[in-house]
Amino acid sequence: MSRFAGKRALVLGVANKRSIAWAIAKRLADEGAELAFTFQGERIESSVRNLAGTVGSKLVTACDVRSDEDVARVFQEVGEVWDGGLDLLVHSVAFAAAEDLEGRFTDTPRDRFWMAVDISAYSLVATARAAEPLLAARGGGSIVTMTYLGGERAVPHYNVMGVAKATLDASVKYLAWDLGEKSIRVNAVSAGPVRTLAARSIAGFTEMERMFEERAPLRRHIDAGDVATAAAYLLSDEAKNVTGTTLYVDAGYHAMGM
Ligand code: NAD
Ligand code: 0WE
Repeated sequence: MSRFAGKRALVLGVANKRSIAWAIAKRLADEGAELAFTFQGERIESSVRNLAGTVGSKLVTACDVRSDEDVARVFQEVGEVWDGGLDLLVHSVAFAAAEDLEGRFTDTPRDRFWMAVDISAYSLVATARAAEPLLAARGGGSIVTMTYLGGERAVPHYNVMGVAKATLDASVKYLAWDLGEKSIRVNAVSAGPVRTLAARSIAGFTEMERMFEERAPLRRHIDAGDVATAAAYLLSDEAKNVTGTTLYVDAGYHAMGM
């Protein structure tokens, strides 16, 4: 298929080849899109540059989403390489302090609560705002972010990340309203557990995977490729009348009450 021939996509959140963002980027490239990437921190720069090179990326640039200057510069650079136009934005960024993903949510201090919300939720608002003129210049576009059930229900240890995802989920709906008049769509994919860099270090992840396998209607795991398939749908013109929604790629887990 070449659903993305002639489309230009900016991808935030690749860290390594296991990243959900990388699975999405590869799918977009396979179907004809031109790609630009951001990375956070020198530690992963070479990894992202190497991956980006394999899909002939136009632009690889640093972006810490906490920084308004970084966000402004990134979209300035995107505008320069793509003549002021962008079609697709993939937001696949989240972070909370490791110590806040164990123990009691109740103990989350103020500064780390806001850090998690800043990086994991406000970053969608900031990047959507910066992307808006570039997307509008192409007659509209599509934005996809990554969420998790822990923003809707209490998942033990997900803690402050759950609060950040609830903020992200609500932001998707308000952005969908604001940007809809410019034919810019905003949606989320809610993924089941995937063993990425962000997931591997979590205590009890293996136990959670086992429980997922028992309780999900399909009794099996999902992988990053499944998430990419759903994200590509939402990013494509096939979803031209789909906005403000969440597509669950979780083997049905969210439908269960036990
Ligand atoms: P990952 O570690 O590969 O990706 C997380 C990315 O966030 C990394 O690239 C990291 O560099 C980036 N990031 C963190 N802080 C940043 C900052 N200040 N500025 C810019 N970038 C920053 O892990 P992943 O599992 O691919 O996570 C991607 C998204 O998928 C996240 O939103 C995560 O919450 C979501 N998600 C993951 C799972 C899962 O089980 N892995 C399930 C559902 C949703
Ligand atoms: O969104 C996530 C994880 C995001 C994440 C992961 C880390 C690990 C390293 C955010 N910040 C950090 N900070 C670090 O220092 N997921 C959906 C995966 C995940 O994380 C969990 C889960 C699941 C699922 C944490 C506890 C319980 C379940």
